[in-house]
Amino acid sequence: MYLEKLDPEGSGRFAFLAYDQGLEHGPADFRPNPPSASPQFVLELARDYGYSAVVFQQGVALATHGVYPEVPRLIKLNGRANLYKGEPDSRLLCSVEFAVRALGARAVGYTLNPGSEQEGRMFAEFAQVVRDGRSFGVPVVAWVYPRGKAVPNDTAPEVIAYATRIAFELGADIAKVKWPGDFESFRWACEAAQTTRVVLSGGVKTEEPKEFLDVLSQVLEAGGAGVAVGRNVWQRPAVEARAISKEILALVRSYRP
Ligand code: FBP
Repeated sequence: MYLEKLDPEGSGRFAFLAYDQGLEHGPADFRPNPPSASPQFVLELARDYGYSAVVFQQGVALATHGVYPEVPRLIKLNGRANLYKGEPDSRLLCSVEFAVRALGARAVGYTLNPGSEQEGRMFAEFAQVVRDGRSFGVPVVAWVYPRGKAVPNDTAPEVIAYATRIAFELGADIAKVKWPGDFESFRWACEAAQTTRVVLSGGVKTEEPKEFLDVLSQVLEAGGAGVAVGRNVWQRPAVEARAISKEILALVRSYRP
């Protein structure tokens, strides 16, 4: 019922265009192709190719309020900069209520860092976000990135399967995780998630679009529900960003759960 907000046709597939890197990574991410990496262009891409939603922090959502209002917004509720190199701690910056009422959010997102010293606080905060999501009728997407001193390999298959299971245990509708390296491991992550849908986290831009699209095909074949991608799209020049968007959406739509 909640996922209908992102998927009115009930396809069970999702393609999110992530644009919260300005906070998480800083403006260096946007330098390769500034025109392709503007909020305006990202919204245009989402509108033209039918992404399920764009992912914005509160500030970008406010700055683009009313621009292509037909494009669904997934508002990222917590976040952190990467200047501090200690244990990850990503705090709530926007409430579900503000996201829905003032920003028109169709869904909300939250990053969990299992393994961090701040894990307990993030879990508790996220559990409240899930309850608020239910109260306000919006789906909740968990970015699950195990991280910190206790996690030497954040893409090990058992770590990624644990990540999706945590999302399920805490009540996420969708879990977004990194590629664990092979088809079987991603399948395990989908099984561990039970009723929580699992999407791939895009990652660093690949040299050739095909490398990224091949991974996405495996994700979908393994039972994944789609992708949340940013740099692999808007770090390419505009024409290429459009071409890869077309391919991503065609691929995601071609699979049926
Ligand atoms: P990309 O496709 O650019 O990797 O974006 C996905 C994403 O999860 C963003 O939503 C987020 O800002 C970023 O990756 C976090 O990346 P990191 O793994 O460096 O924390």
